Amino acid sequence: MPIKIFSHQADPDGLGCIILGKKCFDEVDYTLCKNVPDLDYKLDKFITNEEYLNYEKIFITDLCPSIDLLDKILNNEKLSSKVTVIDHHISNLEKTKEKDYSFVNINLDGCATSLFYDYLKKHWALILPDKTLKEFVELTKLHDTWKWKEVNNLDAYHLETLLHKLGTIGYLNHFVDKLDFVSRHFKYTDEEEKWIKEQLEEEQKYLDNLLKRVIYKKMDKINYGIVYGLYNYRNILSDKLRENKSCDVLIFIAVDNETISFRSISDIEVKSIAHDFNGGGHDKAASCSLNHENERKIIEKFLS
Ligand SMILES: [Mn+2]
Repeated sequence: MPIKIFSHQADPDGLGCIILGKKCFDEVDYTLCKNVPDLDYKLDKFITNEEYLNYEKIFITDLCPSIDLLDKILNNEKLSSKVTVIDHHISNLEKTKEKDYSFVNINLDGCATSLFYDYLKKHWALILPDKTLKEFVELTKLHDTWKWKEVNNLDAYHLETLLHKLGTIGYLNHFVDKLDFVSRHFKYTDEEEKWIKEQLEEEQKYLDNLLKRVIYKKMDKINYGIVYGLYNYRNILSDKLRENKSCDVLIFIAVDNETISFRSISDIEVKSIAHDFNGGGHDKAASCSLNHENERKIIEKFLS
């Protein structure tokens, strides 16, 4: 029977989990989700239509369903025996500690791809000790935990650059092919280096334009930068603002992904800001969905 993976879309960590799944199991179906409400919606349909009966195992990676959906899984024995949630977001750790959801694994030490890798190795013994795959997981972790900056590992940063260049499906297919179990060091090919260079040039142009469109507003001693932009630029812009120290918190409204991202530019914690909008995430990077109510609240608070 095939394996099903629900994962976080549009970042190397969420996609890394699907790539691992595809390297380990013969038959994998996957569903990409923008955020928790999107996951809840898709998962609810999957449960109601009894699609889970067609799968041997169901993984939910880099995201965790809401309590309503977790309870729905918990109360369905057939389903809960198949589900494993692998996540590393602190807000999900807080929300799941009330009850004993034995199928939920949240570990703050790592990223979803590295946790999924360890899980597969331990419980399924399916991952070969492959050097390239292991290094790919390490790079994904460096990228997702922002440690790549400390150690100046541009290979890790360029996973995201390649994702922007190739698009979600292109990235998945490319890395499933590249990680071919011919054990050698992970290294970008000349073609990949060319893609990275082209993408970085394009991103620089868009970024220059975006920087001019940021609106700054000071409230309660915190300087906010607010902008509408393409989702792929949320981290690129926050890196730039961090260099310039131009605000404390970035509020990035991405219409193309229907999300609002909150990024800490100085030392302000942003998870609680996302909480006010029914979102969540990490202390320095959090998000919520871009729905009518949240957009109205942002406009009233910061843009009027
Ligand atoms: Mn992640």
